[in-house]
Amino acid sequence: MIRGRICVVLNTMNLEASWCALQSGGSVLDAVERGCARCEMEQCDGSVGYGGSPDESGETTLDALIMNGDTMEVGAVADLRRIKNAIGVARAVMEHTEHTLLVGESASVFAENMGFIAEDLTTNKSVNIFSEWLKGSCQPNYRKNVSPEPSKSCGPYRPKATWKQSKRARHANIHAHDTIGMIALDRDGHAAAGTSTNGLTHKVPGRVGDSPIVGAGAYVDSLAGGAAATGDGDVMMRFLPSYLAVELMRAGVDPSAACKSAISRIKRHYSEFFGAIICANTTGHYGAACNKVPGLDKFHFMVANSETNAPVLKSVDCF
Ligand code: SD4
Repeated sequence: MIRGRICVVLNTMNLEASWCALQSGGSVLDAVERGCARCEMEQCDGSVGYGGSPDESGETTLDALIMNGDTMEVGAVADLRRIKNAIGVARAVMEHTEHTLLVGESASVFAENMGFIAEDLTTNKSVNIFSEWLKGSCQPNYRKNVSPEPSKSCGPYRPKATWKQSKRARHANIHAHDTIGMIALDRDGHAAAGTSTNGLTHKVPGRVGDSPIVGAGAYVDSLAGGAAATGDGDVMMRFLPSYLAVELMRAGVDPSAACKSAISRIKRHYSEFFGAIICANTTGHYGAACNKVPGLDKFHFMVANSETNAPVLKSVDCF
């Protein structure tokens, strides 16, 4: 196997931008940033970039992360408003601050100060999704143990006096989840990873998913490998699946088995969670795994490496 020089992507987006960046001598960070930025502009599957996943108030907000596997520096933004290029802002956090994660309104002000353009992220499509949801009594939503009954009515909601443990509702919809997550390795052993998403449709305003959380949405160490995850972030972030997979690869576990272990760990507690993960190690081997639930039997992802010399669609059977 040829060492390194590989780009692995969580969804089936066009990998050309990242592969070209690597081919033309760009850094692995450039490859990750360009790949994610392309997806943000093309609004990949509606779940990345502007105009997708309106929250309970109809607004689209973005989460993104970028990690340098050589230095372990991370830049991330969460609940970012009015700025389309979330991965660019994440990189600015990494390169122009000593911080790791900026959130909400303040992250947007930071972005504007760094020269990013503030614009409305709403589109006709997101307005329609939002108004249909309002017409349908705000169903589905992510509230529990509140009144009025959230499975029947819109808010405002108040906490219910009597609290009862409830099984997590299945919001999982394969079409509502498709974060862009990327791992890039070059032949000199540099590695980077990143994510970008607009989160979950009808999320509670202020909700932050797994994508901008280091070790959850993505993780990379040039001495071990990289991983990136997609799916029900509220559940997945509780297990730091990307961190777990990278640590397993560091211990010598091959990427497919490392990905599977990370999914199994979550399955033990949430057998019906919706999610998938991609893994690549320093030798350029890669793998993926996904939890088998109704509607998700197979998971598709893209790989470009020195053998394929172009982006190729791959898939794994979920288990
Ligand atoms: C999140 N993991 O915010 C993301 C969702 C996702 O495409 O994968 N969206 O929970």
